[in-house]
Amino acid sequence: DLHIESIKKFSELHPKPTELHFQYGTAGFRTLGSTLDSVVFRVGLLAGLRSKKLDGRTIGVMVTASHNPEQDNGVKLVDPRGEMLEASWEAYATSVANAPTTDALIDALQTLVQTVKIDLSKPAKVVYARDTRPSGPALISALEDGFKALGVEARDAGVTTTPILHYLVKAINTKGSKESYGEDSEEGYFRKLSEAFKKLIAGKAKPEPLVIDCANGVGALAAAKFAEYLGDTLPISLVNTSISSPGALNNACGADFVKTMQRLPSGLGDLLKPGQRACSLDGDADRLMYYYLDERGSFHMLDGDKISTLVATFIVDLVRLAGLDSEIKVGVVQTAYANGASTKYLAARLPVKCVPTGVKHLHHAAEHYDIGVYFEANGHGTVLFSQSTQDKFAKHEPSTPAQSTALNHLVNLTQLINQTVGDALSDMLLVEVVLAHKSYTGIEWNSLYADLPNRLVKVVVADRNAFKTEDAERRLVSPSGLQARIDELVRKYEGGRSFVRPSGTEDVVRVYAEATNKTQADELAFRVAGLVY
Ligand code: NG1
Ligand code: ZN
Repeated sequence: DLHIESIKKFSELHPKPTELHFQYGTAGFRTLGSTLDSVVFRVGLLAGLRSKKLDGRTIGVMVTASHNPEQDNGVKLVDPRGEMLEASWEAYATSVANAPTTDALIDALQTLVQTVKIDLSKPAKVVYARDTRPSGPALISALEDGFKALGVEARDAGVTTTPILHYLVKAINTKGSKESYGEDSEEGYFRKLSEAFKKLIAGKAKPEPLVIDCANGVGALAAAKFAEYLGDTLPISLVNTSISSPGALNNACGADFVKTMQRLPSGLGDLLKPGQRACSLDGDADRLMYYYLDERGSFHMLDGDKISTLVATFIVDLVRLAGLDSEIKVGVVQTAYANGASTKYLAARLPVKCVPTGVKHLHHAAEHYDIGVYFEANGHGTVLFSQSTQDKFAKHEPSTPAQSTALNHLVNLTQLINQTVGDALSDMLLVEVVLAHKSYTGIEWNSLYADLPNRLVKVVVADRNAFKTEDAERRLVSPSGLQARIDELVRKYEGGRSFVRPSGTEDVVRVYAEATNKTQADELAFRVAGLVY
């Protein structure tokens, strides 16, 4: 049964704040950490039920608010293959989180059990972790109360990155099978990735040190541990590692700051020589931004689109060199936020698809390719190798030493890349591999194409739900008439492109604009914002 008495007892300790409404969005539940106690408790119950529904396979729970300010927190569920929670459960999660009382909570849970036909006699297993936020420990206690209330067998993965938690979920669920994803521990993750990295860069010139901005978050812990496994194969220097200074997390640093402000994070100014590459992680180490300063001290950003281009073209070349280009097709997935110049560069070389914002959309679209590369412009992304592609790698008999080398590189890439989710540390090693193979500095990488100047602005509106989109969020269908007025404006700007969509994570509408020069991009963004307001 549902352990109703036990759920009731624990639920009384975690009452829902009456005035608040919670929504399981693209990033799970995310809001002020101090308001999330009841939500996280209930997510503990949901995780247990999700595991029972999936025959006792292990579900992941991550407590993080990623790049958001330190006082925020959030919680999301990870499905057994290390993927985001199946979309149909987002609505169940929302209704369970919003049940106003303990009795209403019991009703919502019973409705869920009946609707999706959960066999309550099945075991429930969960692995969970948190980032470094001050509100984390208390929220973890609430989560553990949820586990106790339902009798979940729970494993605490401690303080770790979001992508490592995703890795653990997949490793636990594939343990002992022929699809084993690796040892189910943080050490197993570091070992797997560092071994693949060492094979991939064997014989390449040793790079100059890479400076990593850890956003004063959990990435600092993971990167420091990783450095021990990487040894001198990749000299790194960590900055913004103050995980316990109040207010430091994501403050004037980290991948989101760099992408949004298009400038150097604090703490790096004196460290970088001209041309030396550096990168920023976000607060839970799933996003990555590269950049460098040129001789004149100007800042150059290498964002998710630049990473996507670099990686996709490298993989296409390897597939061809391995003699597999007639059998294996590489494709790229982007969102409307991808810089128009990146789309143009990629589309001249391989299939490119545009999907709505949100990792789950990119991930699912990438699964349709033999090898699918996906990155959001903000630096979140990964590469997926389909099972049949991996089988082809295993069976293919290379006919020349060059083919054999390329094939080995491809196999090692499948080990280096965290295929469950975007992973800043894994992506960073991937970028380093490509740069080493191509003998590129950041400057050569950046010169593959020139970004179109662009501007992103937020507009606070009375009701963002009034904004409905189509064509992968590139066009508005409502409010009626607005799209036609945007089109009219865009036509006045050389190389102009602009779109408007409601944010899925903040109560705002976002306006994006591009044009051939910066002043025009800014002006277009603000004029479109003026139409929205
Ligand atoms: P919203 O708030 O829906 O724009 C933001 C990011 C997404 C994605 C999600 C999840 C932008 C413009 N949007 O979504 O790319 O990362 O957060 O964290 O960067
Ligand atoms: Zn993140």
